[in-house]
Amino acid sequence: MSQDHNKDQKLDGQPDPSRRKFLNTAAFAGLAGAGLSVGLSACKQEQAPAPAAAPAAHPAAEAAEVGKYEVAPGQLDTYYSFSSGGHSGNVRIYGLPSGRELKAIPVFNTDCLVGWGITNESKAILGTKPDGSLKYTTGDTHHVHPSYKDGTYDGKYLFVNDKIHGRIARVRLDTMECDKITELPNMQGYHGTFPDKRDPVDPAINYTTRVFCGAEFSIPLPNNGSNMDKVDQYRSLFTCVDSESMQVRWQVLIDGNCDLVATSYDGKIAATNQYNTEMGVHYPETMAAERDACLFFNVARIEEAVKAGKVTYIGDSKIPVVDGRLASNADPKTALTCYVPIPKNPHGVNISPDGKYYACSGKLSPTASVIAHELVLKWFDGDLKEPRDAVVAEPEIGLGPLHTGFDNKGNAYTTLFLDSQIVKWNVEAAIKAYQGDKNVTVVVDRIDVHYQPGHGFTSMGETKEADGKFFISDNKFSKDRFLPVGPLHAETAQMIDISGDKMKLVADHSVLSEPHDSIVIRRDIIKTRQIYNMDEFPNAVKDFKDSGVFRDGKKVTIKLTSQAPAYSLGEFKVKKGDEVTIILTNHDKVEDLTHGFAIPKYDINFIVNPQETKSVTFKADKPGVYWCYCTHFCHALHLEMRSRLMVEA
Ligand code: K7E
Ligand code: CUA
Ligand code: CA
Repeated sequence: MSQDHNKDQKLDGQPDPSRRKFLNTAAFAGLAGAGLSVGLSACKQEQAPAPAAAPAAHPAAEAAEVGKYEVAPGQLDTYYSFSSGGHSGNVRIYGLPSGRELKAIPVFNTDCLVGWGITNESKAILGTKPDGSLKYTTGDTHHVHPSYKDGTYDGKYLFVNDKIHGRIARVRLDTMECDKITELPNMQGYHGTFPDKRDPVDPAINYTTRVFCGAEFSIPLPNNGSNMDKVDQYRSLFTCVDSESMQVRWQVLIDGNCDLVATSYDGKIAATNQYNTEMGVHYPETMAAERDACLFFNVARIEEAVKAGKVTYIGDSKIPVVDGRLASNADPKTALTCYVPIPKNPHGVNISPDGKYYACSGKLSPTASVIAHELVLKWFDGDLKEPRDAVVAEPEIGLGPLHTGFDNKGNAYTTLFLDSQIVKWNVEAAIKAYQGDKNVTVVVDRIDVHYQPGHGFTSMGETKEADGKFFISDNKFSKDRFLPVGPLHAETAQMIDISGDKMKLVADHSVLSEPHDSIVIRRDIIKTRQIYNMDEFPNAVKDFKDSGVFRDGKKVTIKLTSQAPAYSLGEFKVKKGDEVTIILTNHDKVEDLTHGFAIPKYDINFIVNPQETKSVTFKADKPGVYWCYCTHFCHALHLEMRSRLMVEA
């Protein structure tokens, strides 16, 4: 990757299209240097992008075209995009096609705008140490996936992983706030996650009740320092969480590792790609095998095994663990798991909207493998000889294929990290080519993206309502696409119109570092609330007259209300050494009328939305006067909205 922004610019300041070449070379050099070139040499395709979109030859014409996708002032977008925030630990929402930023939802991070990690209510969700401080303050969100009903989104929940500490969080889609976080036992590198779409047994349950979570890193089990050198015994677990209670239901001990997760539309199968079937601990070892796997879990059989008590427990965890290792699942008729060999270090597994195929890309192989869902089920019935026979196509599509999105016309769109392209290929054509038909065109289009795409996803593409309108390419490097802002660059979420035969790049949306995956949802599916209901908060200060200072020994509770532009108490007194809890209920009922509450030198700031209650607890250890003030602009007299905390020495 070029470190020098200006090097790749022509004198007129416009990017030189030939930089693409440089980029590819650099990417290869980097890989070769890392000893990675082996797997790539298998690519028979020429490296130059064949029919890639030409650089803007008619800027004026293109500009008019691009204007088509603008959303006029006062108009609303047609889609929500929910995006993971990577190691910022949050989830973001932006509108499409405009790319307008709408909200950052704090999840695993702390956030002083809303007071996430500061208020007692958010601390209870995040989890605390015995001293009341947060257990973790970091998080790494990669995958956001909403709950389903009838094969499409029901607008209820969004689930998101924390790769660093192995936690799953749930965001309510009516308030767009995180309401639960669960730490998963005995796992590290919780990467892929996906809710199920229906129950494998009960046809009445046509909605999400489980969320599956894959552990990418193998660890000693239990991981207590007693067995760190026995590398051959490191294992990873696949975990099932109940989507309502957010309690862990069961885990599966596996060989190899998990990475991304996908679920079938009939609820029968959960899948995860495996790049480290070698179970190597150093990265050259993870590339030793020519084939890794896509691993399929038979959900109904796993739950039968759990019910029958065919389980073990790891360390002091109370979660039942079933055995999904290769050797224990050799008989298809009783197997809980099926390991389908896939070329070299695959990354990503996605199911087509018709529910028929999984696409699993070989990151170090120029191929995408197509696995038929029906044939996986057939293997579990004992009617398919080898797991590998479930592969029905393996087209060569380009270098560094990662993630695949789908339209509603049988086409797949795969991100090519090394080629910096999106490749559009036809699934049925790929199947015919695999069967020996030489007359089909598998790869139908390519388009350059800028640069190095990770995830790519289509509008509604992970539902049976895939609409084939837009593809978003979340690129890992933006380099020269935006004004430079120092060494840390913005990322690009490039919007591509996929409604025609040719893909058209129609917008560069900048995004703050660093989204991995996103979901594009039609706006009619999302039904948000405008204000809270005061009764939802057991500690609400329901009447102004209930305001005051309430002492119980050294513990002092301050009950406050807010209504623009005033708090119910102009001042309140406590003593040095008191443990002070402030409870604030916002009595404003007007939509959008949020107040803030900051206390200087006590490091407190949070907001209360209309009819919401929040509380904070702190030690009054500094005598003096502290002006508590409203931080959220609410009224012409917003600056006057203050109260005095007086701490007596
Ligand atoms: Cu490819 Cu974590 Cu989904 Cu990043 S993962 S891109
Ligand atoms: Cu209340 Cu600003
Ligand atoms: Ca491997």
